[in-house]
Amino acid sequence: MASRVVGLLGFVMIVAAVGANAATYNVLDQLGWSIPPLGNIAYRTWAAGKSFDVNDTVVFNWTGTHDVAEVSKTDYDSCTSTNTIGNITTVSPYSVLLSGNDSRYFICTVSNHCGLGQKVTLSIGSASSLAARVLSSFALSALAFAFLNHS
Ligand SMILES: [Cu+2]
Repeated sequence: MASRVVGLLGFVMIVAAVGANAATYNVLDQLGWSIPPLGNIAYRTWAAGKSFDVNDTVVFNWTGTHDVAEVSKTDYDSCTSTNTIGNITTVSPYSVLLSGNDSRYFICTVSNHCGLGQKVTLSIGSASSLAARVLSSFALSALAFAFLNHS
């Protein structure tokens, strides 16, 4: 019974934490900014599981020869690196502050890395991301609940 109360408390705390602002996300988490083994699906899956909001920070970490360039959606789709928005960043880590509501598009301009899937779209604030957020907080609390009941 006590563990159930703790589990419920955990759920409430997680929901409260999810509502807090200004989060930091590391691109592809531990894998970092790299050529994904199975193509761009890795970045799409990663981004789909996140809920980016205004004032959040997204950090690109990498080793080896990569860079980060922000581009338009058209250039993103075609992996065109000759018309970047701002400078190409060659030093890791690189932090991007999500300052507005528009989607942001980032690619690696080295060799054919973008074509191999090293590019990521950061979509900011949407109903679906809110749903994903609630869903993931529910999954987290269920995990915490199961863990607490088990111990
Ligand atoms: Cu690269």
